[in-house]
Amino acid sequence: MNQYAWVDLGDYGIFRKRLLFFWPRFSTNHWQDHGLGLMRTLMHQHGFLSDVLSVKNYRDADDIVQHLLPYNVLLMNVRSYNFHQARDIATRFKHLRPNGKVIVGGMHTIVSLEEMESVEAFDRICVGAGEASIPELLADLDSGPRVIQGKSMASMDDWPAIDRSLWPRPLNTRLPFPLEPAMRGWNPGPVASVMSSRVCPWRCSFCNEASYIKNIQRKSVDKLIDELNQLDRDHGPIGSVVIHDSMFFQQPSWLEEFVDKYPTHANRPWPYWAAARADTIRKWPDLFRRMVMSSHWNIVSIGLESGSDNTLLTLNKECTAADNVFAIRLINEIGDAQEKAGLQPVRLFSNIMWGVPGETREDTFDTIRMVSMIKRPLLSNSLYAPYPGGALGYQIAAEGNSLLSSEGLNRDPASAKTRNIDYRFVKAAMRGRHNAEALRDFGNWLGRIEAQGPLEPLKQFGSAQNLFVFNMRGGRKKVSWGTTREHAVAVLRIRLSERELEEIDLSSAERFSQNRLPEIARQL
Ligand code: B12
Ligand code: SF4
Repeated sequence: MNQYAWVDLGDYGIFRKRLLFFWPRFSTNHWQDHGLGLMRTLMHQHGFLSDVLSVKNYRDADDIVQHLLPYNVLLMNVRSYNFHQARDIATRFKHLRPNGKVIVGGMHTIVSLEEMESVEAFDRICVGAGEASIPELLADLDSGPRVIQGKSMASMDDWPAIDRSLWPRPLNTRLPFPLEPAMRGWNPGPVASVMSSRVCPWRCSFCNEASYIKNIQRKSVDKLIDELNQLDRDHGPIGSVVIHDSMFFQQPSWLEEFVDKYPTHANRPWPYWAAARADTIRKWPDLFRRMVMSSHWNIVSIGLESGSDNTLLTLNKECTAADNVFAIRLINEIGDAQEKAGLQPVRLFSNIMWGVPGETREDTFDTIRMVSMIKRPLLSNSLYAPYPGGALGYQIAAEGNSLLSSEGLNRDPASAKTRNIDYRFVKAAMRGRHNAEALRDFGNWLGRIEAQGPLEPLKQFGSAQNLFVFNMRGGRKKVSWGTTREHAVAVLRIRLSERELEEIDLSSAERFSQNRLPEIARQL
């Protein structure tokens, strides 16, 4: 046994053995954590040997904490959605073993450092990326400040390939460890999940990933393909691949190289799942078509979110409904051509968001209309959740309208998360109860959004929308986004009443860059 123990967070018990006659159903929650895998690989390379205990192999907190007691140091990757679990495990551990140490890092350290600091049981907190800091931190555990700024490497090519045997081994031997299980209806298993890029540069207001993750250079195409080939040799045969990048379809020169090499350099051009945006598809349609047709990209994931331009503005999606329709039609058309040629047609996996603040019934109907156009859908429907980290999430919480609490950021896609939403209507719409009513007006909707067109300037990503902060009468601040300050006010008008708008000094708009968002969030 080693003195360090990594605690893999997630859903209690889901890696445990099941009865033989019960065929297990796997979900994305069974997939492994690349952050933990990378950090453990680095620790082992630097001589800091560790064990790993996954909550997924234990019944509950009491169960896992009993097994953690022999260790001197616990390490955890804390994301916002598992903050409460990390706090619970750390507090119980320290209660029973006061001399033990708990070292934490992960996304939640950036989006809510105050909350992390409020947990007495966290002895050391590494803020942000930690791959270049972990050896230093462990070499000098007993001195130095409680909170340290983590450092990243310059490029993902500097990261070692994850030693996947260091991931937690599931008790359920039907899970294809160290590869991962296939999702029902997706590509065949076992799945190899990989990452080629770390951060999406866009600024959707429910995500704002680039505000709290440092962008580093993308992994080279050769290194990515080598990693897959090696996995196939060591642990395969691989059934299919999931490229976990938040935004895979960006940087055309990298994509061109990938589409040239993957079909011939990979041991087998495994079918894969990866993400794009409607506007990147609209900008590079030929490249997109080529990638789908010749690199086996057969599940394209796009966060279409909504068919309403107003909702897309509230979400700062920087895409219009017309962009979404463009992407849907192109994917339908490629799929039809593939089917005609006797090939398996490409499918569109899409996140659809319901119950977004400020949405009217008509906006919801627009989403139903848009979804009806997808010929081969794999839909992931969720109610909007005001998570910290995104500008809208911080803002909704500051306005007192979030129903999420740090006692457990509710991940159930179907439970209420925001005040002032007519969830009876929204849930009925999600279940298809309003389809007939919405689709009666399909033609008008299509004509209306096509007249609107793409969000310009499409040529230069990143300059369409700016982030603004306004002063409020009581001394607080409010954030919004738009092409100009007037536009940012118009975006606020979609979800706020005239009385609420009167609280804002509309002339005080100040532009700010996305990386200042966590700091500005404290003033909302
Ligand atoms: C792959 C992925 C998934 C996968 C797999 C997740 C898994 N099993 O771990 C799937 C698809 C299942 C998924 C689902 C979800 N995800 Co996700 N996911 C990602 C993604 C794209 C990559 C994560 C990753 O591996 N990154 C690479 C590693 C190396 O980074 P890392 O884990 O952060 O670790 C680094 C640092 O944080 C730090 N560090 C971490 N731990 C420690 C510990 C110590 C001691 C130290 C010193 C440092 C340190 O050092 C590491 C190296 O730099 C990220 C976005 C991103 N670009 O990171 C979103 C992300 C983590 N997901 C997110 C969310 C919200 C979700 C969902 C809740 C979405 C939903 N509504 O359902 C679900 C919840 C899943 C669950 N299991 O409960 C958010 C988290 C936001 C937050 N504030 O924490 C992110 C950031 C995306 C976003 N922009 O909103 N996700
Ligand atoms: S929602 Fe998707 S496109 Fe928007 S910032 Fe996040 S990862 Fe990027």
